[in-house]
Amino acid sequence: MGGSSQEKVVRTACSLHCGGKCLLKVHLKDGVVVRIETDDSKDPAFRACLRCHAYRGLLYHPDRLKYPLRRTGERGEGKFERISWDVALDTIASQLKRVREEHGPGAVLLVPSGGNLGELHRSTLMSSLLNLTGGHTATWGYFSYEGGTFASLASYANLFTGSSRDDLLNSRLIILWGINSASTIQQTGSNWFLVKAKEAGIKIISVDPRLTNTVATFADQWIPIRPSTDAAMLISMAYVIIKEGLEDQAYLDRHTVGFEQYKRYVMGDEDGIPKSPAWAEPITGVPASTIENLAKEYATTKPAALLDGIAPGRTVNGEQYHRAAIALAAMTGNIGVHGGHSPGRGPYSMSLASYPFKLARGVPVAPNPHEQGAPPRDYSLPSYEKFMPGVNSSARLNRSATIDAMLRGKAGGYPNDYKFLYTVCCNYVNQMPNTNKIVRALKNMEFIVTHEQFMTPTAKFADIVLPVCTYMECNDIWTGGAVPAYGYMKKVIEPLGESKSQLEICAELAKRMGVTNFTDKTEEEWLRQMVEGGDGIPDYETFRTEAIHKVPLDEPYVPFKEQIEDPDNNPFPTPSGKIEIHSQLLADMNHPEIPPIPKYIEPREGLTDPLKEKYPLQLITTHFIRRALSVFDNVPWLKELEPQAVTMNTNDAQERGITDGDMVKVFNDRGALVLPARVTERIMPGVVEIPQGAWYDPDEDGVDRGGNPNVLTNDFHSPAGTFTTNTALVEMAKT
Ligand SMILES: Nc1nc2c(c(=O)[nH]1)N[C@H]1C(S)=C(S)[C@@H](COP(=O)(O)OP(=O)(O)OC[C@H]3O[C@@H](n4cnc5c(=O)[nH]c(N)nc54)[C@H](O)[C@@H]3O)O[C@H]1N2
Ligand SMILES: Nc1nc2c(c(=O)[nH]1)N[C@H]1C(S)=C(S)[C@@H](COP(=O)(O)OP(=O)(O)OC[C@H]3O[C@@H](n4cnc5c(=O)[nH]c(N)nc54)[C@H](O)[C@@H]3O)O[C@H]1N2
Ligand SMILES: [Mo]
Repeated sequence: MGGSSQEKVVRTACSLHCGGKCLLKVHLKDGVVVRIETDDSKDPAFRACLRCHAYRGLLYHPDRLKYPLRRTGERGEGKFERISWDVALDTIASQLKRVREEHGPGAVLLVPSGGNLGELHRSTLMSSLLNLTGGHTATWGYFSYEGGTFASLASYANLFTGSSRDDLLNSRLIILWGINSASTIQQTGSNWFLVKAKEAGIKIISVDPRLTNTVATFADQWIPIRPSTDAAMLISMAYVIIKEGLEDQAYLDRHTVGFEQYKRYVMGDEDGIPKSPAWAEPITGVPASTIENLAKEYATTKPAALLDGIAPGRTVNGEQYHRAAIALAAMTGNIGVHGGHSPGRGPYSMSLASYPFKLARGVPVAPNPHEQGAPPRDYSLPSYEKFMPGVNSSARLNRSATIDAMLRGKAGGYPNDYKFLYTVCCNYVNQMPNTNKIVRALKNMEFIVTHEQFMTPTAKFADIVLPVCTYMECNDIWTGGAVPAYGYMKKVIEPLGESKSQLEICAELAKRMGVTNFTDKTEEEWLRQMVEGGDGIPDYETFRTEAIHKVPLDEPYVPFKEQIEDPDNNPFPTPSGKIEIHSQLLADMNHPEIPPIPKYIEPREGLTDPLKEKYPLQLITTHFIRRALSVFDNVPWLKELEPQAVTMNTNDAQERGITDGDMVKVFNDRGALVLPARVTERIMPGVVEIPQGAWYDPDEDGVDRGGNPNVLTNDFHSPAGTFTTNTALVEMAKT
């Protein structure tokens, strides 16, 4: 350390959308960030990830947007001119007014996302502003885990299903089902507990098409499975358990409804097909004996944590996988008990949302006048409304349906024609499925606005781009962690150039639009009010300085513990008051793809789709160690870490004359991209993998050279709403 008087260290915390929450010690010299160190507090610490260590490469990137920009070239071309904030804000205000007057408020479509997960500067600010100025078309459907969300609500009428990770040490068996936490962060500190579990001799099994870094680091056994077939394997595990009489009948009687109906389906009494391991083997590619052994082991090793990762749920009919996992955990009495696990939404990922954090509300979200009086959408569950008011409105669009809706509008059966697209905290063009269709849809739009830090593939399509500052240039708060904690994201430097925080941008825009009640507090006043109006954090000033408050807990946090320990006084909020293996609400929907009990439904673009003749490989698109979604893709230090590539099995490569490092074309009817091949035994034959988040960069023929697999993925969503970015058929060839 230099010892110069200008050097100082600021503690802050990061809340980018990478599934983690880092605590940082930022070294400043003469007001410039010169070094970023990790948290060094007692374990479980909030150690900085490699992306945060490299954050200077993003913060001071020469391409940072520092001024408002107006498009001068074609959409997507990337030609812009600098304009003043006044001109930018006035233009947006007048375009919003014009579009609402000409086409109604529904023509304004807002697609928000998670680019900033701070409690204050998040995308809900924009929803609120658009509501206060006349309303807009909002969206429903989580990218990450809509399948798990639907399954949780159908089964428990509750969304929040994850135990704090210290509870893993109470398990006797841990099954990581489609989880790669060594690379894809699933809350900071989770891997530390997996290390502890391994040291304690707790057996860890991984079910994943790939031999991931997580398998290599933690697993005692790797079970490769074909993507999109997980429900079949889980259902056949139920078969083994029933056949062997290993189900916990007392638990089922006391805490669940519908096991008898499920049993009839599983044993084949309903349709003449016993869902035995022999039935599941040709579907899943997992040997029947492996399924049988895993089923017996799971049913007889108690307690056991079946952690159903969310990636297998991002498949066609992904809800069935989560529903089948819930049924299995219920059959073995593993829900609501220490060392068990309640499968469902985001059980092992994202913020530790199951813990009831106690922050007071920040900027309130105003109700949406455009949704008033609209009937509920089809196939929604009433319990959604409890967690996300308004989400069941038929005026909303499923997020992946926004693409088709922008293209076809009312003529395509959507409630509106869409003319104005506003995206915040979202790299829409890059992160939504079926890029080439998106490009067609956006060329149709009259006006597009985004708030950005870089000229992303989405910003290139916008008419106005407003420069938003990074989390290091404003103050905010997060909740999360492997064990629950609050983080204070303290401002480290002044916003670069003319960039502004999300709150400032929305407040300025509100003024232009004549709205006086958007916010009555400064950033600092809001944050203080969120802390002091809640009762989770003892002292605001200490919290601000330390940047962390770890919640002291007497024991690991386990959702549904009260419901299981004292069901008479704590019914589940489901219609039956119990865990619903069979749901009457689903039965009443009367849709073959939303069965009342978990079922395996052969997916479109699955193994029995005739399209498989033309496109024989199953594509999965994973989250990448060196990015947070698409963020950090342009940081050279991180690029050096691991190249963007398509991973394929040696057999598939040989069949196509491909060797490791060759440039290859991956294609289907939706699009094509060119990138290097990585040939390995670490992925099962028939499956290829491309990490999502690489920046779309088409050549003159429309072939993506940036390595973005969304040119291949499908914008189809299952009727219950699940994104399907892990179900797509492709073919490959050497270029
Ligand atoms: N470093 C990093 N961490 C992240 C993120 C990031 O961008 N970078 N993103 C965060 C976000 S927003 C989210 S939503 C989460 C996502 O978290 P996940 O969805 O869990 O992450 P993925 O890496 O897509 O997938 C996890 C594993 O599932 C496997 N898999 C894929 N399809 C299937 C299938 O059909 N069946 C089975 N059994 N396995 C399958 C993949 O091979 C992979 O090893 O991660 C968060 N963490
Ligand atoms: N093929 C495929 N596609 C996927 C997935 C997949 O597994 N496979 N995963 C899906 C998942 S789980 C997710 S969560 C989505 C994520 O989709 P997005 O949320 O669209 O992805 P990000 O790359 O995080 O985009 C966030 C953008 O916000 C900007 N940003 C950062 N901070 C701020 C801020 O403070 N304010 C504002 N206004 N902007 C900011 C960033 O520069 C970035 O461009 O992607 C989905 N897309
Ligand atoms: Mo996500």
